[in-house]
Amino acid sequence: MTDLPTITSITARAVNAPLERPVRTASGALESAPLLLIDAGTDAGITGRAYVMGYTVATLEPMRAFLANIEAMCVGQPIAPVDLAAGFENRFRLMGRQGLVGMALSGLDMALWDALGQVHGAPVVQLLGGTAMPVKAYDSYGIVDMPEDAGVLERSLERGFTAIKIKLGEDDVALDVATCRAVREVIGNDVALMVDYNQSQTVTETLWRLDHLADFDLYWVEEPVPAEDLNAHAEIRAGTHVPVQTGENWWFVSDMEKAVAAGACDFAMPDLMKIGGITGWQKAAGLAAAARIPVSSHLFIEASAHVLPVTPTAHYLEYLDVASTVQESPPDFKDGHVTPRGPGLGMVWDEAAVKRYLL
Ligand code: SMN
Ligand code: MG
Repeated sequence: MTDLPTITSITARAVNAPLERPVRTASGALESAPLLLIDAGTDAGITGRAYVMGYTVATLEPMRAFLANIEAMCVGQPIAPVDLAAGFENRFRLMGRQGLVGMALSGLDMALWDALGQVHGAPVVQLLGGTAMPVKAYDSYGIVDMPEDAGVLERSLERGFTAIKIKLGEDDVALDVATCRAVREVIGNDVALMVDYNQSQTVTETLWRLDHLADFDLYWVEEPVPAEDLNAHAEIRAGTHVPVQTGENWWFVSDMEKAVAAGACDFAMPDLMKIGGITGWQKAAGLAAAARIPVSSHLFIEASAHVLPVTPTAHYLEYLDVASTVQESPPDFKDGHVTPRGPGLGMVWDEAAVKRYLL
């Protein structure tokens, strides 16, 4: 038996939220933020809230409908996200939880942890045994146009970021070199510079491009080749001194295990909506600690700020804001750090904004 409140409803709303600036990548662009806002109602009168980012509006209705179809599996159950996640793992064993199912389940997990935090009047980081400490962040851009974007990079420095990520690979290596040179001229040599190829290269092309970028002291090269090609990631690691970063496309900790076993990366960056939410993240954090791999987050600023303080090999929080336009307040950011806010995950929908962007 448990004295935990029980779930009374699972609902979700699809919105197409604006972005401050599009996220252009070598593998396509994000012009807006297609979000599914998930609400978990409980008999304690509180509602757990979380969101997932669907990359395209085409994914939102299928995930909303899936959550509506599994609502009956949740109603009446105590707010015990770990138990529910284990139940769903068994329930969807035959089908597999990759893709939209995994994203919806991960978002539901985050909403349930939010609800649990609200029940206890505590931030999720505290439920996990940590404290709401400031978390070091890097400012994350898409492909930048230089010199036009010099001003926004300067703004990042003024806000206290000491690390900046840009995306490369849109055109030939000459553009990559010119962009990195121009960015270095703006940010100087003391700010960490990460680059993200968003799966657009081959092993040979990556190593060739990294040779041309040797003067820019790259802090990491992210997803240079297709995410699922672990051997290619490992080959790149063997051929460069630039640390290889990947993980945003790992489906649950089982995918991370395969990547670690293949020696695919120096750094890891699980995505909360693909790794299994807060519950899945804790498994990933434990695996990273055992493998001594630094762990950064991917998107989901709000929830990432709650899990990184209890991640033994915590590295960076990715600051790429896709959801504050539908919330009452943006993440608690100061001097290049994000502080987790509670209770729960600390998100409250701005209902007028949700109505404005509702699909
Ligand atoms: C990314 C983020 C959001 C949309 C597209 C691509 C990117 C990242 O891979 O790591 O920020
Ligand atoms: Mg990336």
